[in-house]
Amino acid sequence: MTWLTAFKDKKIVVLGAGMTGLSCLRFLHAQNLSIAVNDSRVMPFSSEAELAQYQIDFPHATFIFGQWDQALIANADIIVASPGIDLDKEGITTLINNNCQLIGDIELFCLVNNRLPTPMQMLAVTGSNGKSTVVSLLAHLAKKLGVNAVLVGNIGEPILDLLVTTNSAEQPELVIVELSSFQLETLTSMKAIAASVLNLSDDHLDRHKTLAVYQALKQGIYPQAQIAVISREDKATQSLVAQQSTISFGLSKPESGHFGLALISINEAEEAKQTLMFGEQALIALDELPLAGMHNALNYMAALALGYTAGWSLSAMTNNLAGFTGLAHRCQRVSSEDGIQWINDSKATNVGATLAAISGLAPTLNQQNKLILIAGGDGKGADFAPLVPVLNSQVSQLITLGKDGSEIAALANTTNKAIEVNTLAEAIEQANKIANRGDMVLLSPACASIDMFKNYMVRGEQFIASVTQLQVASNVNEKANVKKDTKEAACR
Ligand code: UMA
Ligand code: ADP
Repeated sequence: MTWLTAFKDKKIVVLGAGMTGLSCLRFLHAQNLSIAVNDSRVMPFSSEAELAQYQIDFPHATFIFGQWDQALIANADIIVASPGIDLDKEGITTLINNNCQLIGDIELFCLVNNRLPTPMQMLAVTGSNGKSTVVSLLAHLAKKLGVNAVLVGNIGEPILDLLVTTNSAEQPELVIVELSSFQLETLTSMKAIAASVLNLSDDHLDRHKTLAVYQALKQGIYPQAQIAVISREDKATQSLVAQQSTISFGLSKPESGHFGLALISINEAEEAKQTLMFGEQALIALDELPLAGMHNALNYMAALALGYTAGWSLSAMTNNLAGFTGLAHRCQRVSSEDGIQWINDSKATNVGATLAAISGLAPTLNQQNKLILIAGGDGKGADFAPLVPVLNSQVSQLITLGKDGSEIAALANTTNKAIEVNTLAEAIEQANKIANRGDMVLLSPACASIDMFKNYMVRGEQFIASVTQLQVASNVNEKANVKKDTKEAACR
């Protein structure tokens, strides 16, 4: 890779030894470049033995753990920073010299990819919620349509591994990349076919401080794409690039060339149904698709719009939408025999996601049934006030836990006081006492999980495990009662 020869005599520092840092290490090592990997944790690897193995496998790398190496950072020519590191808060920004190039792994990928004889094409997705759903749906459609695409980025697949594991003959046609606001902080060189900010609501404000800064970071994706795919009812998702070609999606009837919804009937005998539309063209009725709720209708449209920009056939995409059944921990029903609907939405790590879950699920309940919400965790500096209207109108009982649980509990109205608990198991126990057949218990925390769990997946798995345990316990009790009844009957 000739362009990287410019890196040859540079002092390259990789900050962070997690998924991103290690992918940088693998890539830069494959280019025969010497680097230093600095992580503030004493042992970011699982053991000393793992570190020793890395030292053998990557002899040109130096590992400095336990604190930020101020001199190393101050003297660096190139710094590749992992997205999870808050450079300001960690005091790193002020150490970096004026001539140093500060980049992230996605930027490094783009700098290299842009200079390949045939650069890999890219579709990029960001937003506060729905990113993983939309990129996974796109990847599903690509597979069904026979497009050689890969899914990378914030979803959990470091992008640089693409340059290590594939040679030019195996190179994918298309890279579908999920981008977080953290990754957008260090990205300026992407040249995507299209990019989308799906939506915007409070998130990561502990790092970005204001919604305006967070929004600007998200909108920074658009100058790096030919086409902007925007949500026309959410101004914050619009492109600020003058005269950029734009395709919009939204819940209203669309104009020609845009995606939207309309209430139409396919024939006179059928009642009118909410239908996905491309201009005047009816695509598919929402009730034929597995992902429920208006937020998922928007996700479907975003994926169709992005696929359309890549030249995919609309009818082929539409025919394959129903084959995608969604991702774990996003409004997923837990199997149960008690007639209660237990819903795991552990991935709702911000207020916007919880609002979407409640407004999507509440209308599916009968009027006499209750919606019991379990929420709380680390709110990351968000304002929970937007939850108030749905807490008052659609939630029958609120159960809170975690670092910011009390703040959410304080929003519940006085006639319907929140129950505050210390553990998720306790929350489920309380919910079980209140819930009857037909009711719904929704874990949709509006918060990150890190104050109590390793990640949102562990939180969701614990929810599933506790609910499953309840079913087992109630089966045992039922059996015990049957036995007791039979014994009593026999004694009479
Ligand atoms: N570290 C320090 N000091 C710090 C913070 C981190 O030394 O103050 C070190 C840690 O010890 C660890 C490394 O940095 O060794 C971790 O780096 P990282 O936090 O950037 O995490 P990675 O493992 O590199 O994973 C990152 C993304 N993580 C974050 O942005 C927090 C992953 O997104 C992403 O999947 C991965 O790169 C591949 O691209 C996760 C995430 O939570 C899923 N994203 C946030 C979200 O979706 O809300 C933005
Ligand atoms: P992300 O990758 O942006 O975190 P996910 O697809 O993983 O998004 O979904 C995260 C949470 O947001 C889940 O609780 C999900 O139900 C909810 N969600 C999904 N799509 C949307 C949307 N378009 N608007 C609001 N919330 C959404």
